Formats: sequence, structure tokens, C-alpha cells
Amino acid sequence: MPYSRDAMYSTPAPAPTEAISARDEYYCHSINGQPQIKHFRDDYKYLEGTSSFYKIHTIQKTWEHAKKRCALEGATLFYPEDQNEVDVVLAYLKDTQPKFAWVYVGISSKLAKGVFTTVDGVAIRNIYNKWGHGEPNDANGEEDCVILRKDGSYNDEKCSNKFPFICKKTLQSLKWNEECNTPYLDYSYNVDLGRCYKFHLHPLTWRQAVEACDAEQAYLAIVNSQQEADYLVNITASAPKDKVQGGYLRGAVHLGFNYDTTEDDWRTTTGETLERAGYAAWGNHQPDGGENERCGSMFYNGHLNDIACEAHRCFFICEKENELLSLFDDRFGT
Ligand SMILES: [Ca+2]
Ligand SMILES: [Ca+2]
Ligand SMILES: [Ca+2]
Repeated sequence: MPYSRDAMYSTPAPAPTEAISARDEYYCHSINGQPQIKHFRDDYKYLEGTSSFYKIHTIQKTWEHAKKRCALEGATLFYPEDQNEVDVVLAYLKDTQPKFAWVYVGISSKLAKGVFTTVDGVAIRNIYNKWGHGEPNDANGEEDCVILRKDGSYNDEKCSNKFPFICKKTLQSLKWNEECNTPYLDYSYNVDLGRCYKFHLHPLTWRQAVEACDAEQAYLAIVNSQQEADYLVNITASAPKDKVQGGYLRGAVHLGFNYDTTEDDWRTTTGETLERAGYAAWGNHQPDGGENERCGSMFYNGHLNDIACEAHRCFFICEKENELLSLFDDRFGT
């Protein structure tokens, strides 16, 4: 659901008038969101030549993981629409990462050998379509993923090879969540806790959940009070979980704590003991998994549970500060 302008006004304003006016002033300037100032995320660069944002990923990944990572960031594994975009993006690549000789692009022949389509299903003949000499050659019958070389030509490569890649977000597709100051629309602001949360309905393993929250510039939720635990129980109860099909572990949601073997104790992902973080209410007989359950979760009733880090997929909750509101809070002591 797109963020509604009205929702902002439902946030009760704090008492000091100075704070109210400063916030109001901020909101007035940004009421139509970040698309107007052409900002998606700090790690994406806006290129006027194509009216789009790009991020060059320097941690090399397989083609599938590259595609997934871009999707987690709310973007798409880049492929060039036309010669202009090839020129603009390769110039940016040469400028910022001169050592990279090529990048993965969002084109593969995974559907059928020799049929090259983009990650969003467009046939390669309808976009930029310039292969290197003798390519595609499907060497050893195992080259189904495409790289773009610095000279602007494509080559098919083995999908399991790890290469740098670029994620792309068009300005046109950018929407802004004012309440949480983020491009991710499904975060909602809790005024009592002063934080934003998203209940993820695509079950992932604990480690994948850590990555998914990070990709949204958030973190796997950390419970800092009984009040926050109650809120997480509420959003878990109201999430439409029953509609989600498939094999995943029901009854628990991943949270941001795990077993620290150096400390020989449980720690939040920010390194605090659970007691110090503010919430350590374990479920009955938990933790009970020993070495098989070294990661953290919460039963739907709010009690903590140790869980396998990679064996089971579960729902999970991401949490983020609204840096902008915290800035005001610091400044005005509200
Ligand atoms: Ca090849
Ligand atoms: Ca928290
Ligand atoms: Ca357990």
C-alpha cells in the first residue's frame, strides 16, 4: 500500500512548540518525499543520463545471489536498456571501480538454452544486444549467465562464478516512506517505541534474515523492553501468516540475538547480554537446542527460543531507527 500523506499527521506531536515547528518544517520540505531530491540510498548513485540510481557491489557473488541481493535492496540486477545506458554506466564503473573488467548483468538463459532474457522477462533482442566476438559460446555447455565487459560487449559465463555486479533502481519506481524516512514502504513507525518495524512474510533462515534486514538498511529486531516484546507479539499476531504456503517452521520469528561462543553466552547482534538489552524472558525449557540451535527467535507469544541458524526458514522482524526523528529528539530533548 503506498504511503499516505495523512498517516504522518496521525503521529502525536511532542509538547515543546519548538520541536513541533522544526518537525513540521522538515515535513513541509520533504512532504513529497525523496524522489524530488533524487535520493534513494546513500550507497546508490543517481545518474542523470538515465534517470536511475546504481550501486556497484564490490563483494562478488554468484549470479543468483547477485540477483537476490538487488531484490532485497528493492532494486534490480542491472542490465542495459540501450547504448546510452551502456555508455553512462560503464563510464561510472570506470570512474569508480577501474579494476573491474566486467560485471554480471540481469540476463540469463536459465529458461532454455540459448534463449536470453532479462530478470524481468524481456527478450534480449528488445534491449541492448551486443555480444563479444564468438559469444555466446556456452563453453562446456555450462554458461547460462551474462556479463557486460568494459568494451560494452556481452559474454555468457558460468552462473556459479562470482563477479561484481550492479543494482539499479529507476527514479520513476522510487516511492518514499516519510514516517520511517526510508524507500521501503512496509516499515511502520511505532510512536511509543520511536522505531520502525517490518514483519517479513517471506520465511528465511536466520542468517538470510540478517542479510535481508541489512539490505533494507535495518537490522533483525532486538527486544529492549517488555513493551517492545508486546508490540512484536502484536504485529506477529496481526500479520497474515496463514496465507503463506510452503515448508517453513511455524510458531517462531527470528530476532537479532545469537550464541556467542567466545563469551559462552547469548548476545544481541549489537553485542549486549539479553539482560542488559532489556529483555531475557525465555520460553519453557529454552534454550534447549545446544550446538544445533545457536541463533535467536521468539515464539509467537513473545518468549525467547534458541533456533537453528541455517536449517529452518521462519518469519522475521526487521527494526530501524528513524534517524531524522532521533536527531530531533536529541536536539530538543523530547
Ligand atoms: Ca562465453
Ligand atoms: Ca529494539
Ligand atoms: Ca529451542
